[in-house]
Amino acid sequence: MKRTFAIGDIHGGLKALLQVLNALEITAEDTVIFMGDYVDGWSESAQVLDFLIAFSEKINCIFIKGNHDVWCEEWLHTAAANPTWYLHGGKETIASYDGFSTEEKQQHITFLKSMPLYHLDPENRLFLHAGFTSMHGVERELFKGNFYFDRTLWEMALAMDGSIDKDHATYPKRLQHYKEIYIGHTPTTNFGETIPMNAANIWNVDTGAAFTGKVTAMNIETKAYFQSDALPSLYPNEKGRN
Ligand SMILES: [Mn+2]
Repeated sequence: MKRTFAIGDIHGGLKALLQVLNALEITAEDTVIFMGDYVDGWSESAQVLDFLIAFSEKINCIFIKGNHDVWCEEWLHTAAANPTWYLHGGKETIASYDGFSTEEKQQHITFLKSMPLYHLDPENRLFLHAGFTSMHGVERELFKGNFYFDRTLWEMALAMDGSIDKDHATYPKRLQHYKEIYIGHTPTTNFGETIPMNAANIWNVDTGAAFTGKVTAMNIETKAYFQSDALPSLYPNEKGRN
């Protein structure tokens, strides 16, 4: 049986990622779509990237690029740390690269560079880190940074509150293009939830791993989900991005 999983933000929490992958009992038949933000937060950012590079040699993976991955790539490439990034996990990510060789860093740059900003599967399901704004769909997005920074897609879906049918004239055009949309980026813990959230046809699988939450993997056919322990319990001597 072929399964496809969407895995939400990881933010340097390698222990949490391993818990989730072990629970899934992944086989070579499965596909794993990672929603981005591999780095920044807990102490194992470089190690998460190392693990994912090795994992993708055995398992079908798609790695969407998140805003934190963009910042990390910039730093690896230029050695200049964006000040905003430094305060939002960059400092911990830089520390995680202690002892890494130039060649190892170059391999991470290549990996990060290869990441798409969105993925559309054959069943018209869209996967992206944050959102988009064009009513014509992702191909017509003017500012590519929206794919990893936008929060208005999710905000709009939450505000609809299930009140409009998909064929209604006022149903947002942005949502009509896709069967389902999977996102990360905006933690569900911001809304008091520790599990994935669904609004309109969007599934948000960022369950706050950077902060007090967990890493989540969702089976996109069945919507069954698997979660790690809460990250602060896995890294008791750290603060994450709090
Ligand atoms: Mn994130």
